[in-house]
Amino acid sequence: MSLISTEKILSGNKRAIARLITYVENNHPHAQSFLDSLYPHTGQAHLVGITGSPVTGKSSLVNKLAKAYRDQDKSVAIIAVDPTSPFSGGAILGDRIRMRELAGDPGIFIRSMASRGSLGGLSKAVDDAIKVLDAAGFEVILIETVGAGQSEVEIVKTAHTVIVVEVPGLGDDVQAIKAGILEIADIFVVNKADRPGAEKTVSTLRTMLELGHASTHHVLHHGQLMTVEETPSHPDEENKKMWEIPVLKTMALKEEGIDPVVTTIDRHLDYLKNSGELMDRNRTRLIDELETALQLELMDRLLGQLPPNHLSETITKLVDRNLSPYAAVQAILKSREVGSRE
Ligand SMILES: Nc1nc2c(ncn2[C@@H]2O[C@H](COP(=O)(O)OP(=O)(O)OP(=O)(O)O)[C@@H](O)[C@H]2O)c(=O)[nH]1
Ligand SMILES: [Mg+2]
Repeated sequence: MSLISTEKILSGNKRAIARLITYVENNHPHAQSFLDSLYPHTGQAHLVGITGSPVTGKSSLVNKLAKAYRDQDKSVAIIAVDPTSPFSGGAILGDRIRMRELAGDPGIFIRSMASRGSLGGLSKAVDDAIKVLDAAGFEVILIETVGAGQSEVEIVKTAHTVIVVEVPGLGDDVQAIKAGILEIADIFVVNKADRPGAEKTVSTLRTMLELGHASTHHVLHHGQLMTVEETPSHPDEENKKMWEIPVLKTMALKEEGIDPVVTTIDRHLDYLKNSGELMDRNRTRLIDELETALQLELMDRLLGQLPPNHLSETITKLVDRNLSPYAAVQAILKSREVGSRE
């Protein structure tokens, strides 16, 4: 019997899940038909993104969160996205959560994913892996990305709940918080609270939030290809309680402050459901996915149809300033139109 089947995935078979995610990463020709048949079973999991600067303790926090969920008997999957290098075995691999997985706990699954090509490709692979895990019945999916660049932010920002991890030492320097990261936070966690200055960082963040710097946090990116329809106003819009972004302190290593984070994540999900925002976010997420998939597919097809040296010759022309990028695009599209009419 084949290693992967829709039934195996739906029943949570880890070997099948792992194999399908590998297919997804490698763009295996069979991946898509599995994803298609799993799709109706998705949309159940709570997607929680954890991002922040390098070495802030994201993986440590993810581990402790996963452990807390397991203590509550909730199943949890972890995707650690490392866009630069293949996951080399940091905090996650050495941790008890990994031990637990190895010990055969069916309620936990851990996977790292690295970029093998374009970031668009990684983004799609992560989206697809999330679907596989969602269909497999994991109740919570924790997605860790390094918030070092815009592209990593792109990957988590469509999660239902986004946690931004900071560390003490922020001081008064508001600029220390990377632009783009503040806007996506639903929950701030100041980790390494055992270090000096934790209170100061918490109060700086609170002040920034009060000043309304993060008031746009729920305005998600809308792509260029499509505009999102205005969502119909909620009947009790007036009474709709806004989400106040909490700032929590943790010491992931000492496993302190973890339960309040779990409670807050749950509370955020309740908020999303009650306010109607969950539907909005899911919709935005799907529009994003559609755009990404469409872009990748069109690029693939287009590039696949160009004569072998066309792209490299075009690039030479660009470098020599004999052709502008825009004119190159027009020329490529034009040659295709002519070709298709023949
Ligand atoms: N003092 C202190 N150190 C911590 C705490 N949590 C994590 N660390 C340490 O911080 C370092 C980085 O932890 P990770 O969990 O790997 O951080 P990360 O943000 O996932 O790192 P990258 O994925 O490489 O960006 C490790 O040496 C941890 O032991 C904490 O609460 N206090
Ligand atoms: Mg990490």
